[in-house]
Amino acid sequence: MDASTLTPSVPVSQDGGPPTGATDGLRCRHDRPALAWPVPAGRETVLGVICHGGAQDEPRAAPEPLWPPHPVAERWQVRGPVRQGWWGSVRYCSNGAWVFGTACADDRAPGGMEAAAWRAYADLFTVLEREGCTHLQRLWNYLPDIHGLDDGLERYRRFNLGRARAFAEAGRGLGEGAPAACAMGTRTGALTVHFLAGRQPARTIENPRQVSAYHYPPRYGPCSPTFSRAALADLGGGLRVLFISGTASIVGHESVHLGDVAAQTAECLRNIDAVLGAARQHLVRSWSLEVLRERLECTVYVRRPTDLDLVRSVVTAHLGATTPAAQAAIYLRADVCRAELLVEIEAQVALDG
Ligand code: 3EB
Repeated sequence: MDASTLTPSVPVSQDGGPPTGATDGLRCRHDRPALAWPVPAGRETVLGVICHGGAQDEPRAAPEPLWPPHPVAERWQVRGPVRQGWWGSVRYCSNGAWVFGTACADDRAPGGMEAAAWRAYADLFTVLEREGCTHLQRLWNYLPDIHGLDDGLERYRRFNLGRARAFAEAGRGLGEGAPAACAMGTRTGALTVHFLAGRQPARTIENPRQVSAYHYPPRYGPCSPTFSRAALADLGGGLRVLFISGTASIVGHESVHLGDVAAQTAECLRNIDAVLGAARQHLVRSWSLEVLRERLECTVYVRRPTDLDLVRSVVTAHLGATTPAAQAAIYLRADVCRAELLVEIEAQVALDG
């Protein structure tokens, strides 16, 4: 992807103030034909892009595509003019109602990953305050060399320390209400954090089968991760989306099925079912679990490329081979943040009600 990706397709307003008429909806257009979103005419301005796989703007970090064997882009679109901005490590685009941005911070500079995580989050919180879009809806964290050590501590644990400090300094809670997120390890690039924020809080949802990550015991590191298992966001214009965070083979707080990638995959899917079950009570219409599963847009992160076929067969069998969800699932190579975990699945579901 080149620098033009975030360039809006209509002229940007020059005054710096929020454009009017911009509050009627955010939509996702992605290259997954089986589950393409209805994107009404007029909502064609690209606010931001996540390219799953493929060349990125240097020095961004991104997982690599395994299946389909080419990059898949996800474009967040709005109606009307947008403004681009830069603040420290963050490049972003805003229409006054929604902000999509990407923080990219040098994790090899003095202070390492911990300082980079603090920098990325401190900058993005500043952007959100300035834009008046203070409510994070979803985060995607990509960390190069996630299991490496910085000053004797695993870099993912350093990341958690820096992230938590930025949340605390911004007066943001570290527990209940934390945004939905994934945190994946990449082979190259610098710490990259994509974020989507708006004017209304998303409703956060936890998984009854798992200890909330912000309550993990200290054996997983000196500072618990800051994310919720899922968040339900109102995109406006009658559409909501359930963002399901990175879901791994964890029951309670323990990793289960060590060394067994097929069983780990099945456990991830049971956890996603449990999150869908917990989310159902917050939906306006009474969606059945079956319908919600058929509409899942899954991104499956696989640690070892040689596991792809096995992971895919388990996911496809669970979702049902002929379902839109099975056809829309994409598979990327990335490291899951606990070294013993071989697979992780994130998902979103669009809901007209
Ligand atoms: C887990 O359940 C797996 O640090 O933001 C998943 C999603 C995980 C997000 C994060 C970590 C994060 O603990 C790891």
